[in-house]
Amino acid sequence: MTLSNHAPIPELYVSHDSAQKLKVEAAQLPSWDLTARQVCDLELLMNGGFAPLRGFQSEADYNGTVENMRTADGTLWPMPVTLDVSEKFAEAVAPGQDIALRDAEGVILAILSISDKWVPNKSKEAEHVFGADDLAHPAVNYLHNVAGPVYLGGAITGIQPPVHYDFKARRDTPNELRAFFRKMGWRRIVAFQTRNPLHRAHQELTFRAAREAEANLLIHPVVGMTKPGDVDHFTRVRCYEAVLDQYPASTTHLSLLNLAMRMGGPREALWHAIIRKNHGLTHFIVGRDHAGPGKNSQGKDFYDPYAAQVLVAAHQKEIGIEMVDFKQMVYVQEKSQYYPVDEVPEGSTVLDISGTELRRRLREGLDIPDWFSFPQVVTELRRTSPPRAKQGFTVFFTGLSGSGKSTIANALMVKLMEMGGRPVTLLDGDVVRKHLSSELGFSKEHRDINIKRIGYVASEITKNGGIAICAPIAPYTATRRAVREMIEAFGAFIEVHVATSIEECERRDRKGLYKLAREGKIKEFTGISDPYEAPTKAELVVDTEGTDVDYCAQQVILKLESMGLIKA
Ligand code: PPS
Repeated sequence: MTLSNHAPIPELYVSHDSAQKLKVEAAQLPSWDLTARQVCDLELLMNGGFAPLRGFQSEADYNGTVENMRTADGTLWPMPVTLDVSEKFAEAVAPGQDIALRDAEGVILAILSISDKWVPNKSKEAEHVFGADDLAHPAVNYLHNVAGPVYLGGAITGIQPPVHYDFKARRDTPNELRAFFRKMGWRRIVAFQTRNPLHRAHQELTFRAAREAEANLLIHPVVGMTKPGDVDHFTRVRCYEAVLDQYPASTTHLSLLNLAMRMGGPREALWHAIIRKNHGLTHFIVGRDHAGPGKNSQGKDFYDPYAAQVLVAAHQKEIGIEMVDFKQMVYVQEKSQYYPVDEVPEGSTVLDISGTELRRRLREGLDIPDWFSFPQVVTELRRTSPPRAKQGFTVFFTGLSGSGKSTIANALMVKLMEMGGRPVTLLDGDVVRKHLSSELGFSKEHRDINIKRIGYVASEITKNGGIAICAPIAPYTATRRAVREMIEAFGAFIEVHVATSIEECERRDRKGLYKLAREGKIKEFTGISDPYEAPTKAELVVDTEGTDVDYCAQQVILKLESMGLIKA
C-alpha cells in the first residue's frame, strides 16, 4: 500500500476571474438557499473533502450508496450526499437547468447543473444507511422531519467557499493540509476524529495511536454539525487549544473539519476514513462506538460498539488508509494510568466517567477529578455550562384549547417571578397569535410555523439564561420535538401535558369555541375536526379535572426543583 498522500486533490472551484463572471450570471438563475447541513456538504464537495464526488449525487449514485455503499461506477461511498429541496422549489426546476446555491446570507457559493430530480424512499434510506427507520436516530429524524421531500442531483461548479469568521487559522482544506504535511516532511500521519472535548483518556489514546503507527498526529475535530446536545464547537475548540501544549508541537497539529455528521456508526466511520484519506492522512483512529447515535426507541444501542472497526478494517486497503483501532480507554487507579479496557492488569480498580455522568457533574456543579480531565478543560466547560440552577430553561405546556394551559402558565410565571433570579417570559398561545403570528390560520402548515416561531423565541430566551414559559396547543409530536431540539441546544426543555379530556374542555367551553366548532362555524378545530397527538414522553402530565390551578403550578415547580433548575 502506498501511504504517501502529497499530490493535490482536485477541487471543484473555477478560477478567480471566472468566479467573478459566473457570480454575475448566476444572479439570474433560480436559487436555492442552502440549509446549514447543505452548506457543510457543499464546502467538502468543493474543496475535495468528498472526492471523488463532483456534485450532489445523481439518483443512480444515491441508489447504489443506499443499497451497497457504492456509486453507480462501483466507487466506495457509504453516505448519501444529496440536495434535498421543498416540493415547491422542485416543481419550478428541471433536469438540464442550472441553479444558484446560496448561503444563509444570500451569497452565491456554487452553481448546480441539475441532472436528476426524484422523490426518495426515505424509509428505505433510513433502513439501509442507518440500520433502522427509527426517529430516535438523529439522522433518521432529520431525514423525515427536516429534510425536503425531493432530491436534486448534478455537478457543482464552485464559485467561493462558505465564509467562516471563527477560528480561521485553524481551518484547512484537504490541499492546505496536504501542503502543510509536505512542508513539515510528515509522511505518516494519524488522524483523530472527535466531536467531544479532549479529556485525559483521549490524550492517552492519541499518544498511543501515534506511537503504534510511528506517525505524526492530526487532531481533526468536527466543527460543522454533530449530535444534537453536544458541547458547541466554540467551547470545544477553546478546550482543544487549552491542551495543545500537552502535545509536542513538532509532531502534532490541530485542524478543524467543517463536516455535518450523521451519527451513522459503521458507515459513518468508513465515510470519515475516506474524508481523511482525501485530507492527506495515512492512518485513522477508530475507537469504541465511532459516530454512535446513542439509544434507539427501545432503549438499545443502534450499533455494536465495535462494528465500525470491523467495517473500516474490511475496506481500509481499498481506501488507502490504515485503521488504528482502540478499545475503550479506562483509568487504572493503582497504576495512575490509562489502559485499553482489554489490557487492564487483573485485579485492579478501573475508573471511568461517562459522557452522561460528566454532564451531570457539570450541571450540578460537582467535582470533576484531575485523573479524568485537565483543569483548563474543566474551567472552559464550566464557563459554558454553569450549574443548572443558573441556566435558562423552557417550560412548554401543550394541550387542547380550554385545557387550562394559560391559567397554569400564568400561575407558574408569578411563582417564578416571586422567587426571582432569572427573567421570565410567557409566550401564551393567544398572545403569540396576536403579536408574532397574526397572519397565520390553523392549517397544519400554519400551526407548525406558529410553534416553530415560539420555539425560536424560547430558544433565544433559554440561551441567554432566562425562563420561557410557552402555552400553545402544539398538536403535532414532530413539531414539538423540533422545538425540543432547538431549546435543548441551550438548556432544559420541560414538556408539560395539560391532559384535560376533550369532554371536559367542551363542557367548560370558556371561550364558546367548541360550540362554534360543533356547528361547523370554526373549521380545523383541535380535538373536534383537527388532530391532537398527545405526548407520550412529556416530563410532566397534569390533570386539571378535580385539581386547582395552584396545585398544578406547584407540581411544575416541584418538577423544576427535582431537575435542579431551581433551588429551594
Ligand atoms: S397551535 O395549533 O398551537 O398553533 O394553536 P394555538 O396558537 O395555541 O391556538 C391559540 C388559540 O386559538 C384559538 N383557536 C383555535 N384553536 C384550535 N383550533 C382552531 N381551529 C382554533 N381557532 C381559534 C384557541 O382559543 C386557542 O387558544 P387556547 O388558549 O388553546 O384555548
